[in-house]
Amino acid sequence: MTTAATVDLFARVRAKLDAGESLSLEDGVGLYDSSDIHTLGELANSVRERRHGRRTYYNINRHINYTNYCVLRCKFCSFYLPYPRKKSEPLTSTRESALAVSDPSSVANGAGYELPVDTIARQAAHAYARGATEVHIVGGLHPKLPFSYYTDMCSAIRDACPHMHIKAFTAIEIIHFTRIAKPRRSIADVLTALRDAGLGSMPGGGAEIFDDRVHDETFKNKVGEVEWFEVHRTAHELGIFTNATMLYGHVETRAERVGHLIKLREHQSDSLSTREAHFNCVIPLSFIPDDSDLSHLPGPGGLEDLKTLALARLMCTNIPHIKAFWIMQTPKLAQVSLNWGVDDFDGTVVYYDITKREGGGSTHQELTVDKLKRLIVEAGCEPVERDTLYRTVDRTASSWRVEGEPWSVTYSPNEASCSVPPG
Ligand code: V47
Repeated sequence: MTTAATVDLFARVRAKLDAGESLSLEDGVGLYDSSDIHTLGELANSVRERRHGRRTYYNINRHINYTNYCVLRCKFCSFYLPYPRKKSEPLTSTRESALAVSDPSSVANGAGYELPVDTIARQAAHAYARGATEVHIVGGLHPKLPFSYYTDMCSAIRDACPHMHIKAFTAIEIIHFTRIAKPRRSIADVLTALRDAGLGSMPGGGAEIFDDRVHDETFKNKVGEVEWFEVHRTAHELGIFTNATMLYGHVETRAERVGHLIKLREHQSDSLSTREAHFNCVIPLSFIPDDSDLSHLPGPGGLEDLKTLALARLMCTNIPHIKAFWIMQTPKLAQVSLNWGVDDFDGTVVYYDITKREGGGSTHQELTVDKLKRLIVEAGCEPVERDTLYRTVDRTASSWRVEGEPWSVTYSPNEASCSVPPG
């Protein structure tokens, strides 16, 4: 039901958006609490269309999760395993490595794993040979792997796939690396060493919800917002572009979500005015309770997902893109969200280990390019293939190049997908 108060709220929000003013916490919570999902969508879509028209970005990428061992015990996470006290298996290219290349789901059937660097490079090369432009790499905080493992990983991928963009390591992993490096290193040192080894940009994970209460209730032992922002600030100062996530639908309130988005907006405002790089996109991640310590919670429904994606667009008008990660929102809802503020539909993915709902329990979670484009077109949008930094990718059946770059990459025209054939 639309009340007079709701009409006032929407008029006020519309006027602010038209005047280029930022929405307040009160505006955001009011929009969330309104049942007028259609006007909310129309407003979010107007911000989206002002920036991007009907263009909808997608990318051909490949996720790699290098280990599920983690020193943390975040309650929302069903991915981590504690590192065993006695572990005799060496980290070498043995049977585990061979399996990991032919069928990555075989190393992620509930057992602990850590992928050798050459396995990761071969997985990246496999995707690159089939046309992927990006590898997205994150993992647990492994207690034993040395910092050289991470720099070696980047340089091995760069050697094997010279033009593949390496988007890797959340802010939480970067802080972990500063502590395990011998001697300890600063955030800037760690980021510079990774960039020298081939790192192109950073994903937005580990942000969760920037609020002390939520932090203490769900991820107490993990570094919080101060360190998360410090890593992203340092990356932006160094000219490294990053993304930003928000994990919603667990113990946080709507006001805490809006507060989180405002903190991202404020950071972006500083980065835009004083730093070399900034956030490229916001990715609201819909909490998947299955197998986590919060499995008694229901997780967000479709309307809450849609509202949250629209709110991200409306609150963070200074961040260029809003991404729907279909692994968490489902492909169908991600498609609907293209008219509720979202302009980025990520991506082919292929294997994903952190949540497995879309894979029905398997890590193999893939959308082919044809399917991605069909979903985008059916929503009345224009599909645009992008690279990680949102530059247009020109693709033929056997080669791709990034707008403005002198090089091109040839790939196998017979493979529509980047998945590894089983067996
Ligand atoms: O940091 C963990 C979240 C993140 C669950 O930057 C969960 O382009 C839902 O950050 N339910 C990793 N979410 C994913 C991520 C990401 C994904 C896609 C694109 C980009 C990007 C970044 O997933 C973690 C954590 O916040 N997460 N457990 C769960 N049960």
